[in-house]
Amino acid sequence: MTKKWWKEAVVYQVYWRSFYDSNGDGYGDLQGVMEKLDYIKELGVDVIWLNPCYESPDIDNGYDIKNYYNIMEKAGDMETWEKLLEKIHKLDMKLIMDLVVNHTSDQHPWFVESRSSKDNPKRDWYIWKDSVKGGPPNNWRSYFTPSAWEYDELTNQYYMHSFAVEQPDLNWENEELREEVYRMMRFWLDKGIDGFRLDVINLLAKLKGFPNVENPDNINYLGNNEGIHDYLQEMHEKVFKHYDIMTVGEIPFVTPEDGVLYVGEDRKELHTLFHFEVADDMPTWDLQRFKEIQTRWYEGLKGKGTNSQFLNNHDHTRQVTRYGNDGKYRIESAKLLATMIHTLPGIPYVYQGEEIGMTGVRFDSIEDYNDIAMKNEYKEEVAKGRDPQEVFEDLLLLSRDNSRTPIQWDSSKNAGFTDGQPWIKVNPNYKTINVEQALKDPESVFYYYKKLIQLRKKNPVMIYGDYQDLSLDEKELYVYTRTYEGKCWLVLLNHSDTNNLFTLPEQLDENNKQLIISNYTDLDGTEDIHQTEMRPHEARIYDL
Ligand code: ISL
Repeated sequence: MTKKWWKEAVVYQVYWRSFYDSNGDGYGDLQGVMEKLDYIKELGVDVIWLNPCYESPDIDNGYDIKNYYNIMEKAGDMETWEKLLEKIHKLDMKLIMDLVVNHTSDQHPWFVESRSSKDNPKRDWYIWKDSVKGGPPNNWRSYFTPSAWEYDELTNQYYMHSFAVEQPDLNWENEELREEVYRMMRFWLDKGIDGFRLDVINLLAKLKGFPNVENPDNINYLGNNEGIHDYLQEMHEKVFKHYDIMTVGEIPFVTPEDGVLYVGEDRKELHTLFHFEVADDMPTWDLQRFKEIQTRWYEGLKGKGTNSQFLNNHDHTRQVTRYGNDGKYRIESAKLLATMIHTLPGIPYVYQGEEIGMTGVRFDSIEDYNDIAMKNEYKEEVAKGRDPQEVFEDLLLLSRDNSRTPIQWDSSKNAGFTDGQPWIKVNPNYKTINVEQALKDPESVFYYYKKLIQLRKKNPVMIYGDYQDLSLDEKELYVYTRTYEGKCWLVLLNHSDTNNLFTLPEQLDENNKQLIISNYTDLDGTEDIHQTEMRPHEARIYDL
């Protein structure tokens, strides 16, 4: 496959409301991002993915847009946004904007008009249906509510929402709507952004005929429906192909067979995708399952399309807590997970704070949490008669707020995030886990990430190399090679709190090996690796 800048990029995700508050209102903001750009640049990343900052009532933290053409007040204003873009480009980085076009806010003027009457010209820009047998049009549920339908008394019909009631789905069957979305996309691209992260972009096409489904709780019927590729090929034809950009689709429920239809380079749809076979479908670490997923996706996309690699984001608990060890081996574990994500086939994403080994959080009560998904699920489960404390405990590990607590800049009040009252509590461990401490420690997680990213710049084997798992039957050791143009890198990972014996596969020759990087500092490459004890959460890369 051809070399492209976006294939070689490392992406840093900025959830701006938790990044840095420049004006003391308790929310991070774009000015705050700008003031910390040198920190992001120091890490060495190429692209910044900015979560939605468009005008929004903020029911779902910006994923409920009410004006695509303006900046949300708590984030700042368009002038600040333009200065931020300019500074990002001056620092030789790129900006991709998070864009939500499966749904809008119910306060978007389009929806206000659409709901006003059945014969309003924008009625068909959303999905309205009559009730069936006195209830919703079908038995579909949404991500955040028991029904995907909300009854609107004014016109005695239901509208569809794949997420919150306040997030009505757009009707992509309506050509006028599609053209309006493409116009908006060009507005942002013509400002000079370098692409989009496209929110649940595979949900645009709905199941034909809106039939009842057998198991409404398995919501995969919301995505990957007939017609989705027509929309994405039209989007590519009318917008994307005219710009040198990166588009990454958030694609829930997708398999590699489907995935290649979205990102195959001959498909002319998207450049890359996030699948959720790990983040959504693997609640806690299961190495053998993870390896199987990696091999299946590698084989599925090989020579056709580009995958993305991530273990956490603003929706998924911080990786060192969920998939690693955030206690005794937090540092080693954070470095091991980074080694893995940056050496597996695909574009690596760094979620803000993971580069200093920030952890998930456990607040005391549901009132301490903000996430609408968690609060709705709490309400739904308690309404079934379940014990509230038990429900609360069950929701803690996967609450999205685990990864939304403010970035821990230093050990001062509110971790240096804000002079005001933070919109969400700071993780109490900020006094020991913070940027200031990390930048002073040459062995910190931060500098380990920086080294990995520097290695990527100098070693195409990490980007374009073939992948082979040499440890498929190992429960705790993950050993694989990346090979490219005669170069062979061996990655050794011990996902365990205990030692595991590694035996070099016969087909590999370690006589000329060079140690590229390790998260234990006592190795120099002279160690014999024919058989070697891998220590708890130990990671090594050798050039063979
Ligand atoms: O949050 C999830 C599980 O914890 C994911 O399933 C997530 O809801 C799903 O991937 C869609 O996420 C995207 O769209 C949502 C928004 O709430 C998320 O923040 C966004 O990443 C609706 O726009």
